[in-house]
Amino acid sequence: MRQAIELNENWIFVKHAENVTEAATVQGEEISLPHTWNAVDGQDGGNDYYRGTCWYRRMLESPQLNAGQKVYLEFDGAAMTADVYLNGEKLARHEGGYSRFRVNVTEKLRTGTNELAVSVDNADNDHVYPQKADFTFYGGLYRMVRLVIVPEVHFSMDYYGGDGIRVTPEVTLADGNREHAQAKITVEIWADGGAERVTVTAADQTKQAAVADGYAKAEFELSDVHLWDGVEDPYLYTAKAELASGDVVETRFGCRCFHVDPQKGFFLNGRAYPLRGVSRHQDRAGVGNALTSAMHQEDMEIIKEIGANTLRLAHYQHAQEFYDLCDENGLIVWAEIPYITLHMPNGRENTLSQMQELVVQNYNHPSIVCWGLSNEITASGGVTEDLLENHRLLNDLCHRLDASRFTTMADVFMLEMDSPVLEIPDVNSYNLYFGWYLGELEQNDAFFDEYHAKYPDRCIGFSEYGADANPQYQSAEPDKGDYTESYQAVFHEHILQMIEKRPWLWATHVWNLFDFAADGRDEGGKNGQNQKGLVTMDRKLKKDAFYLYKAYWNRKEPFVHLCGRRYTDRTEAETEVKMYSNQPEVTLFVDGKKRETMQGSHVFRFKVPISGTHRIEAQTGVCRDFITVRKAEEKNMDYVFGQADGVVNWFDKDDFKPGYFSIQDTMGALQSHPQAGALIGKLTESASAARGDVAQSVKDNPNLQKMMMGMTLEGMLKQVRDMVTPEQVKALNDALQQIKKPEQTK
Ligand code: GCB
Repeated sequence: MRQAIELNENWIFVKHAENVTEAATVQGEEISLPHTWNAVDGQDGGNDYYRGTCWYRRMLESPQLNAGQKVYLEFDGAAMTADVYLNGEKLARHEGGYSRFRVNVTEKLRTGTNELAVSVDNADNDHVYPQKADFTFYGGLYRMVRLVIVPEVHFSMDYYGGDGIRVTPEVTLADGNREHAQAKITVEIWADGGAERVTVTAADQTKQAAVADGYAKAEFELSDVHLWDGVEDPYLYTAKAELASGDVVETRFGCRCFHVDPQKGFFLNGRAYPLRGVSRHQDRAGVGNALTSAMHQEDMEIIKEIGANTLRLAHYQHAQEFYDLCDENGLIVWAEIPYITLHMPNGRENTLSQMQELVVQNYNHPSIVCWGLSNEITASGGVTEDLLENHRLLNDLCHRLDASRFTTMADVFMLEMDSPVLEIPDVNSYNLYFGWYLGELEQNDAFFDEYHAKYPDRCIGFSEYGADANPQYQSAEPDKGDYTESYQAVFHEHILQMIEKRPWLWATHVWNLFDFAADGRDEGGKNGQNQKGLVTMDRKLKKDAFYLYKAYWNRKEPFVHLCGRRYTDRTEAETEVKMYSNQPEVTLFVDGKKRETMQGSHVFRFKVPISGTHRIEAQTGVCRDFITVRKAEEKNMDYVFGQADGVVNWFDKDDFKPGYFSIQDTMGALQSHPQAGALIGKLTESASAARGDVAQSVKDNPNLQKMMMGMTLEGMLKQVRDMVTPEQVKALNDALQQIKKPEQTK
């Protein structure tokens, strides 16, 4: 029998100590786990959160041990590096803030009371990932710690934090039909201490196997297997292994098969199963990354409500508990390591060890289908030979450790499509932010169409897209960069349509389901946060775009949602009332009177004249929703971000004469016309001079150049709004309006 003793209480946290002796004596703060020291300062902006070495200490009573028993300390996560001391002696070091690790303390435990101390460090260095990324690097013992006592002969405890049991299901579908499937289940075990035999039970069948050199394998045939079939039927089996010593390990597994087709996308158990979902960062408001089970559970409930069938668990290994929830709820998961933004010449070993831990610790989860090698890794230093080699090694490692899953990576938009790095993983994905940071929404469509046309035999996915939204900000004329809830909704409406037309995108993941802490950010009215979430960081407020996805994805729970519930004061005489619903028909009531019934799908738009205060009500079947709107004389400035440097509205609609050029044309169209090209040539020259390094990287990068050509001049000007005056923009538009566009050739 093995025994696990939770060590989550009675810790003393010491923020500053020079060494273990000092850490053992100075007064600290009594805390219990999970704990991070950045719960507050990691979320308030300014990038000044405490990054350094802190200490955790606690008394540890030596357990009563039988002969030969071994004792391990097990840490579920210590961010980012940890040194473990017992009675003043350093026993181990672990580098990587998101994976489980163990320390064998058997020989070092004294009878009676022992002093356990752990120094945990989240300061920067040159070799442990992540070092540069758009999220807060919380420090702390932010997951659970326990003491595990195993018999002398036991399942391996020393191999990359794994459990010593690995289950590989191989599913065969009869005539491609998932109603009649068979599975071969291979259960492998690793044991230490001289094990000779193991009893393995899988799906209620039991077998004995001989253990040779600490390794054994048992195979089982399941005819008419109950498949793990995604969100519809995530059926789980159990496998259990037992040694004569009484040591037992148990794991759940699921039987499923999957593949990716460059033309048809993802297949689960023989049928097309388009992966449409969201990304999740683990942290939340007030607690940082120190999450309780209830918090994980709440996140999963929100994921179920939105109706996603896939999750990208970014940008690092998440809690075991959360992968378990994914298994239980049928989510298809992309799992990854924090090899992100900046490739470090000294970091290769760390990428490999973090990947090895990720795969070994998570191999048995049926939810996981792929291993993510890196994220936007070429963003800071481009593609170097060392980076390529690092990716080849990671890719080979994943295949060696796991022949059943594919590898992928999330590419930054400016990575050229023909870069050799794209040839390394089995499938690729791009993070694109056209329509938010840069460019126009339609450029997302064009980008993927070009990729797909150029590489019809390669699988491509959409690993990130999103727009920041502070729910306080509202607009009747939403625009890129305004941080309104209204623009975020419009952004996602476009992207959802573009995705629907491209079933070959093997997976798409919204960035992000939840707002998350990025302490370096100071923007959008909530410093320290990335607000691309569909739900706020405290999980309390679902933004309108959340319900848009729910309308597309949730087929179980009929609902109707009225957008703009925080947009009460409206200056327009006739306002747009927008509903999201997963039902084919909705009805609008104004002040208790039925106004209009509309048929359609997902998004329903109505025009409603307003004069005073109105109760607007939406109905479908028995579902109802209502909001209040009020006719206002003046714009409510609480709805506008940063007033001065927020949205740039230079024009009225009638400043644009059809048939003539204007700033609303794309750079490509303008540049291809001699006169218009000359007019904007001057402007781009002076902008390049002022933004030298940006201009240089645009020149050097064909993808960036192409991206610029697809942007409207107006979009470009907004990007450099600190450098142009409204008068200059108006003058430029007036000049362009004098130039007739060439006739379209039919
Ligand atoms: C990205 C990164 C992600 C950022 C996101 C953003 O491409 O992969 O970590 O948070 O962009 O919001 O800028």
